[in-house]
Amino acid sequence: MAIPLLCSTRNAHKLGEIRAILGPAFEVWDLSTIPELGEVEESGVTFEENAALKALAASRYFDGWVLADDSGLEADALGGEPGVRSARFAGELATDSDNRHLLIQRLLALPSQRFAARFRCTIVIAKNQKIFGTFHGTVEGHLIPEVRGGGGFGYDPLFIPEGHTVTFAELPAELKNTLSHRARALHAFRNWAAEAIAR
Ligand code: ITT
Repeated sequence: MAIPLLCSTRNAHKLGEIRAILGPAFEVWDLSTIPELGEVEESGVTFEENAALKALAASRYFDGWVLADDSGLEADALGGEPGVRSARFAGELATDSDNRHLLIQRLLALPSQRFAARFRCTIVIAKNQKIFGTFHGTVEGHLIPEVRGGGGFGYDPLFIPEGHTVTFAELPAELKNTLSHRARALHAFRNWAAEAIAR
């Protein structure tokens, strides 16, 4: 029987990827089922702290397993920026397009031609307002200072994963979902869940 899991995110793209990666073993609910949960302030300074804040906040309203994903992009040439501020890089109300535009500007101002970068994802699992597990996933690659491809979301059109020649936004979604930071963190979660939840 599928395991009910509340996904504490307001990002529909993220939710879609989580559903696709976890498959039918999990019945993934979203925050539309919990209108009383307001915006969670992501005041942490690490992905782990922010994922924990989101997981614990939703766990107050849901009597079951809760999953929160905090993720972002780190560019070496920018000292790890945008990092935990990936969603708000160009400001509190920034769109994905605003964030990409600012990142392209920042990269074009640098002398280097190749920009090593990685996506990181941290998944925190909570139940009854306690944290039961934290799982990490990373994908290395490099950034290009132009938008390429129409798939994915966020910084995908700027990021070429290691071993590939096209961006995440040019790869089929199924392929991104086998090698992404999110896929890797969720794989670790699934291994843990097979022992800890599904017994
Ligand atoms: P929730 O907090 O509601 O889950 P969010 O979009 O604010 O949604 P984060 O705080 O984790 O999520 O910020 C992650 C940002 O990093 C996201 O807005 C994207 O810009 C970027 N990002 C994360 N994963 C990505 C991916 O797989 N592809 C492209 N960009 C990604």
